[in-house]
Amino acid sequence: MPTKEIPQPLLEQIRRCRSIMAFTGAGISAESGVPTFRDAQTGLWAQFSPLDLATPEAFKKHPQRVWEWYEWRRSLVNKVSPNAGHKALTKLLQLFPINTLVTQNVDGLHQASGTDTVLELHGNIHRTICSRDRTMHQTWEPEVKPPRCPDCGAHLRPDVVWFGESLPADTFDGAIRAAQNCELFLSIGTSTTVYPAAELPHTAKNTGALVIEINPTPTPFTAEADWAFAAPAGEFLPHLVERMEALARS
Ligand code: BV8
Repeated sequence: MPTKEIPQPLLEQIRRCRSIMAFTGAGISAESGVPTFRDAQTGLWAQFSPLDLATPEAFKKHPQRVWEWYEWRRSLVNKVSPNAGHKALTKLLQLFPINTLVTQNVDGLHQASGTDTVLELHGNIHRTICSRDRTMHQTWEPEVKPPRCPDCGAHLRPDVVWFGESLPADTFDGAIRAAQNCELFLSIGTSTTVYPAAELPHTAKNTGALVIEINPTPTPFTAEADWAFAAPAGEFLPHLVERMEALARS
């Protein structure tokens, strides 16, 4: 049953863990002002579903529309900063000898809050690649939408994983291994509806981790979690770090 208070015995159980894996979704960036993925239909994009824009088919059919949607999201993300949830998570991970951060987000805010190694399952909106050979490009003709690759003339595209595209194999393998081996797994700000990423909390649970969900609203995974805290990440994570540090001092 989702709760808000962290019982002392749970805190002591968390403290005994030597390895942690955090699995985050769009909800951890919500308090920075980044619309969650399924709310990304705000403003001028209200008439489109992200599920219909974040696909290779949409890019093939409407390259300019998809490119401009990403330009709009990139401009949004460039204006925001990591929130208290990102910062607390960076501190929390450092309390454990073995720690892994896996995100579905493409906004780069975990890196901006000081977490060095982030497994980005769905890519990163700040990277742009050639749609033919996936080479990275830093500059392009701003008024051509989408711009053309200077080497081969194919469209440039955001370096994100669209629906129907495979996740980066090494990154996802690393995430699966971490989920299989961690003692503590936090599922933070994700609706656990996008696969294969949404397998990870189940994998952690099935291989014996203590699994905690942090999300203001129930998800398909809530009933399986050992603990579910119905709280925003920006409130819960700083509180958890505070309680952990107090326990370490006691
Ligand atoms: C693939 C990048 C196969 C783009 C994204 C089973 C197995 C495998 C695949 C499938 C399967 N079933 C279905 C599929 C197909 C599909 C899929 O999962 N569809 C869904 C819709 C059913 N999966 C795929 O297509 C994947 N590829 O499987 O390829 C393949 C195999 C062989 C060969 C070729 C192909 C690729 C999926 C990746 C899609 N790309 N993003 C972009 O961002 O533009 S996914 C997108 O959804 C984002 O990355 C987002 O992060 C992610 C998940 O969503 P959430 O992060 O959870 O965000 P959401 O808005 O849903 O929820 C936010 C949550 O936060 C809410 O619960 C809310 O309550 C909470 N919240 C709000 N405020 C706060 C908060 N929580 C805490 N604090 C707060 N303050």
